[in-house]
Amino acid sequence: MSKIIITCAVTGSIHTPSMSPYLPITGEEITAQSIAAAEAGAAIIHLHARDPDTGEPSSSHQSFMKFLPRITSKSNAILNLSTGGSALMSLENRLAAPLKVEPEMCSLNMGSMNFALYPIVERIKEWKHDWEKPFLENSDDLVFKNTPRDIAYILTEMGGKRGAKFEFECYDLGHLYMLKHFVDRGLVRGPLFIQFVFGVLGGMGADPENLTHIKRIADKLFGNSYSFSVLAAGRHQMQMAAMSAAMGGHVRVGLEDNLSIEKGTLAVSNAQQVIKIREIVEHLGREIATADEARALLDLKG
Ligand code: KMH
Ligand code: ZN
Repeated sequence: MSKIIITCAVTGSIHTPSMSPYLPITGEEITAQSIAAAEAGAAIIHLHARDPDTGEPSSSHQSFMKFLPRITSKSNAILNLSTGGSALMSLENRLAAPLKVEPEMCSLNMGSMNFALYPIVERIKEWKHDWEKPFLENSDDLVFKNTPRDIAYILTEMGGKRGAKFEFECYDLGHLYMLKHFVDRGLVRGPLFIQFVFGVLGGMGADPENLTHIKRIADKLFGNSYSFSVLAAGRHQMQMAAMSAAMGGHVRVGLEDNLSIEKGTLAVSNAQQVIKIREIVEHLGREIATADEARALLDLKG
């Protein structure tokens, strides 16, 4: 088995400040938690940006620049910018920073889907900011739009023109076939790095049988020209990541995907989750990849 790549998704756009005081919001917080996660063993840092005053997800180049140069000045980690942003943002806004920053890596969501957040909303007792409640409550009518035209545009602009490699976010089996379509059209440069996403209401559930099945289909479609990673939103995060590690895959953790470190206890940082998964995978006999080893495995432009 190859070395295992740990990705840490430090803030995202789904969790809100009312849910955890440890969710990084400001440029300083995102910088500090990203560096600490990298020092703990994350080779890839997956990044979204936020308004530093309210914590509301922001896609502006200016928001990203509050932490990107500071992280790169202190860390060799691979910076992976989200092109998903949030389901409330237009594609143009979602791409504002990635098009300018030209990162080594960015996410690419492989299909349109529902993105309901009921399980998260029910837990909140008090809201710190006005934007949080309507965002979460209206998620039962939210479509995360990623049409084939959107996907082709991101592949061309970020991949073809700017040389970025992708974290292909696949929330369902259909997303693999969409990816295969773009491989066949010649818009995707291998090797592929596929993130199997579990536990989002609208995508596949965090069931081990879903992982074995989707991997079997990915094997058929992509042979040995791909590697996979697993992220599970919420309480199945560590179990599904451990299963991926045991199957030869990579793992993603971070407060974007889950705010807890175990049932009923908030994680105090992203690094705490990285340390936990690192210990699990090392106990399983996997050796973690440094950022440069991950660059070589994924053939990044560096
Ligand atoms: N929030 C995750 C379920 C993106 O940033 O493009 C998937 C994600 C999407 O990270
Ligand atoms: Zn993300």
